[in-house]
Amino acid sequence: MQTRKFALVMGVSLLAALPGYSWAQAKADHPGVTPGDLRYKGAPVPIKPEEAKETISPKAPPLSTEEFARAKQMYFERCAGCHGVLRKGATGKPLTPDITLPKGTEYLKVFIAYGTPAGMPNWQTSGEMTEKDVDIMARFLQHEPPMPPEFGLKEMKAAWKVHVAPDKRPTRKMNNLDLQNLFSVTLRDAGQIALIDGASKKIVSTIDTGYAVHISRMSASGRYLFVIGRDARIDMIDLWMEKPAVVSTIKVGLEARSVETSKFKGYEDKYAVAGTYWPPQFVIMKGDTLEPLKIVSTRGMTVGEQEYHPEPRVAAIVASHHKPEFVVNVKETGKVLMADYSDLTNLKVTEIATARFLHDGGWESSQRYVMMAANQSDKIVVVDTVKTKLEAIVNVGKIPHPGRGANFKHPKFGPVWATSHLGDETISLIGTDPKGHKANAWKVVQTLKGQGGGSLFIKTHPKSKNLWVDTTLNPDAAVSQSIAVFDINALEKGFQALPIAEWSGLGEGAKRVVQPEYNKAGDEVWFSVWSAKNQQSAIVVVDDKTRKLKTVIKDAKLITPTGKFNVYNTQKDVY
Ligand code: DHE
Repeated sequence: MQTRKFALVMGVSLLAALPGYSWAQAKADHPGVTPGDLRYKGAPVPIKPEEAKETISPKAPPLSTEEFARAKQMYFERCAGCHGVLRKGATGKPLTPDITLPKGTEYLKVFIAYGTPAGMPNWQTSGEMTEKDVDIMARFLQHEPPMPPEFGLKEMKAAWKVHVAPDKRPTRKMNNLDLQNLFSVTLRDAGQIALIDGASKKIVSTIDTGYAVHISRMSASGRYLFVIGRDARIDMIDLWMEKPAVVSTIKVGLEARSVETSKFKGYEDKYAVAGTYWPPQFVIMKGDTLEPLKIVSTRGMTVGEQEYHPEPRVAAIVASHHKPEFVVNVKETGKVLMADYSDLTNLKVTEIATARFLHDGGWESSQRYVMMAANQSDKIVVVDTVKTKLEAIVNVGKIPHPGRGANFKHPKFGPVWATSHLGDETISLIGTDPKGHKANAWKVVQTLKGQGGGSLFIKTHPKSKNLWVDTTLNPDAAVSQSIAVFDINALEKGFQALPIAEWSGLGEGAKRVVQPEYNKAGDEVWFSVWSAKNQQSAIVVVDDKTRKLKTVIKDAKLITPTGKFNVYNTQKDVY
């Protein structure tokens, strides 16, 4: 820590010594990025370096073949998450040769070695990169970005496997599991999910899935569970089988985060959809086999400046309850795409211009309006899924990160949807009832003060009077290891902090408390206590009414648990 701080100070003075470089510029390099945010966004990109084609740029300083290979690996592992695979910029600044070549090797080396005050890590002085690696990276950045391969129907079909054909699957539920209260738990670094029984809290089974598995979503019927890994592998699990198992698998690209299934009446379980970070596209698949049917590219112009973006990643996708449509968030261009799946041949995609850097979000309580966070723009965009149009754009705190958000009836302002923030300690409550509470609709009606920045998820349940807010990425361990809980009927009283990590009784470890998730009844809340792969982690279950510890789930198989998805709540979008 000490070294890092020192290095940052050193870095600042060195940066300031560079001709033409100022503090203001350093801040502009990573606008609004907190160190926690940077760590979160800067995770390795699962593209294999050898897959990305190199282009040697004659004007750039030379790199040997070995150096190119090394640079690509370092870039995908450490830099692409923030700067983009094609270096067109996302959380971090663009790093294309038109920008890097005029700066030159020595200038770039200083940035990489010492970081910037606004959040760029000090790769060399922190010991994470050697002086040689920094030199290689500085030269590499002046060449054209290596292009990872495209992934079309041919590649998807080659990677697609139906393990159990639909006609070989059971016609009724063959197990005694209480499916509605089953939880699918992401075991991030094990590349697995655990199915945990909501009543006994026992692991029913663990199932192998993609690399750094990310989220689980349920089919409309509640039978099929879809799990997506960062490596864009989707596993479709049939919960009706005697022992729930993967019945179909596909890889839909090189990097992904989102999967969803059709929920409109008449289309239940008919289609699945997945969005990819690379290539920038989404694909609609058959809901019972994952056969890829229709791929839609998201490359195009940004909102506002209307500049071409070659790599607009697909973030959250939700399925409309009012029309046969998927709501697809396109991050870098700031567009919400409404893809009408009723006719895949004559596919209609309505493009709604909102705000840039759309990430996560969910429904307000009537499930007509969808609330999506444009995180680096500090906004929540509201889309009306009945009229298929933009309803409002609401300014909130710094870097909203709601997960799917939290809906409740505010004693004064009526129905509200809430988001917490990565970049500050606030919680924004937005009025969501244009009919009953018109004056409050799409306005921040109240701002609460939570424990601190670094929040990722917020949650409540229609049967609960509690609002739970995590602060997983807060740099203070006491804050990242506890949870804030507000009484919905007395919000002005502030929060109570519960020491979830301490309750877990775990020893050494980061013990970051992440993602509250309710059981079906809405009377208990589950929290992951997330430590490193080689350390013990746990799930802490809290009684919602008393706010007291109910159970700690510990098991050698529970490796890096993060997201938890209660089958019923996920199927019905209850949050
Ligand atoms: Fe997530 C949801 C992207 C890092 C846990 N994450 C999402 C969604 C996106 C996303 C686009 C919405 C999917 C949807 O609804 O269709 N997440 C990203 C990233 O790009 C990012 C910042 C960096 C990365 O390299 O992946 C990232 N996410 C993380 C984590 O580090 C977390 C905390 C731990 C983990 O498992 O990796 C994490 N993300 C989650 C969870 C959800 C999620 C638990 C689903 C929340 C929900 O309640 O629906």
